[in-house]
Parts: sequence; C-alpha cells; structure tokens
Amino acid sequence: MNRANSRIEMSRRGAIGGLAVGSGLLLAGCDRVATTKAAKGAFQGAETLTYRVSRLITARDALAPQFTGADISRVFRSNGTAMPGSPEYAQLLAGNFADWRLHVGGLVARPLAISLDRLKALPQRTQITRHDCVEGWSAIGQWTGPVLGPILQFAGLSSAARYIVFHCYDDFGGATYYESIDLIDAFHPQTILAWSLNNQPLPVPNGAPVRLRVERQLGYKHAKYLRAIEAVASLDQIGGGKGGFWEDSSDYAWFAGI
Ligand SMILES: Nc1nc2c(c(=O)[nH]1)N[C@H]1C(S)=C(S)[C@@H](COP(=O)(O)O)O[C@H]1N2
Ligand SMILES: [Mo]
Repeated sequence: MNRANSRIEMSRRGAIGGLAVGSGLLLAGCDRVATTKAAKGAFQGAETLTYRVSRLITARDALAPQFTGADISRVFRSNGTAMPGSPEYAQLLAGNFADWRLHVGGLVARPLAISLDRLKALPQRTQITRHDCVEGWSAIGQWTGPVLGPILQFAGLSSAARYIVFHCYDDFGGATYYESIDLIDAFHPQTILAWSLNNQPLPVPNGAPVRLRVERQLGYKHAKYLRAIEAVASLDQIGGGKGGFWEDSSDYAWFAGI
C-alpha cells in the first residue's frame, strides 16, 4: 500500500489547480442513449437489498487486496471492446491522444476538461490488484493514475450528486458503453483513473488512454476508453436507466461489489 499516495487530499489542491476550463464543457444530450420506459424503476428489490447489506457489512473504505510485482499476470487479457470503432477515436489515437480531453461535468460547480498530460501531472497512485470478470477469468495488473475523489472535489461536486457516470468512446450496436458508481466507490482511495498498466501507457485493448479502476467492483464496472465523467442525482435518464451498458442490456447487477 502506497502510504504517500493514499494521503492525497484536497490540501494538495495546488497540484490540481489549472484543470478548470473557462467555458462550461457540458455533456451534451448526445450521450443519452435512448431511454427505454421498461427500464424505469430499474433497481429491483433484491438488488437494492444486496446493495444495502453489502454497504452495511463492509467498511466504507475497506481496501481491495493488493499484490506484489511477482504476482502480476504475464498477460493482461482484453475483454469487450479491444479497439473502439469510431473515426473520432481513431483520430485521437493517431495523435497519440494529445487532443483527448476528459470532460468532468453534470452536477459540478466547475466543469473540467483534463488533458492526458495534466492527468499524468496530478498526484499519482500505483496499485497492483486483481481484476475479476464475471465471464470467469481474473488477471493481476499494476495500475497507475490519479485518484478520482480529489478531481471530483476540485470540480465542485454538488451535494445533489449521488452517482458518477463514466461515458466511453466505444459503441456496441448503437449504444455507447457507460458505467456508474456511487459516491462511496467514487471516493474510495483505490478508485483511480488509470493511464498506465504494468509501467507502460495503457494499451488500446485495455482502454487507452484512460480507464476507471474501481477495485471493489467486478470487471464490467471498470469503464475503458473514458470520454467524460458526469455527476448525476439519478440514473434514470442515463442510457436505459439501469446505470451501465451491461446492466441495461443483460441481467448484470448495477452493484457488483467484491
Ligand atoms: N468501454 C468499455 N469498458 C469496458 C468494457 C468494454 O467493452 N468497453 N468491458 C468491461 C469488461 S466486461 C471487463 S472484464 C473489463 C475488461 O478489461 P480489459 O479489457 O482490460 O481486460 O473492462 C470493462 N470495461
Ligand atoms: Mo467482464
């Protein structure tokens, strides 16, 4: 456990100064993929109960296990999208992501547009963790990136915000991949925006340039190919209303705590 990094607090505000953009970089309605009426009232009783019980019995800031360099998987396989198909992504990749910006918006006082260089210049956290995919495989990798919590605080997260939504570049048959987490996970010390895997820039199959690592959750919550982060009060108006691509399109649970 990296003690220095775990202490990143808003007292290091200076380090994230300069992220703010003058113009409000708003998340346009184009993110909002068709909302199905059937998805309203999405949280079924059983899932809500699981969520409440898990939150009661697990300490708010309990850490996911961390491993050593010797435990790192020889190959960290890719799952789901391995190369986003859009021309926009192809162009960003061709430019080595110099023009990529991570937009932070929604219920924040100060919308941000963070370049990759800026993101790398923030205080960093490195952690070696195990990724567990519901499809039945796991891999251990070393991830590096800034902790999400201070970025949200710097953006002036509104007290009305209850969820953080991650919008991605990749598209599955007309719907963009997205995911969402609650504020407990958003402010968890191991929740980082990873731009590096095993001391290398994040490979495209693993989500270049930046992906979410939310270590207390299953693999599909770890959104790759991040484009924007949106703070919301409710998930009803996002995608199909269930809080994530797989949640909307299959029976995957929104709360995938491990
Ligand atoms: N944008 C995006 N994020 C995604 C996916 C995806 O297809 N697109 N797949 C998810 C699933 S199911 C898993 S297991 C992990 C896979 O991460 P990896 O490709 O680095 O192994 O990413 C998750 N995040
Ligand atoms: Mo997965």
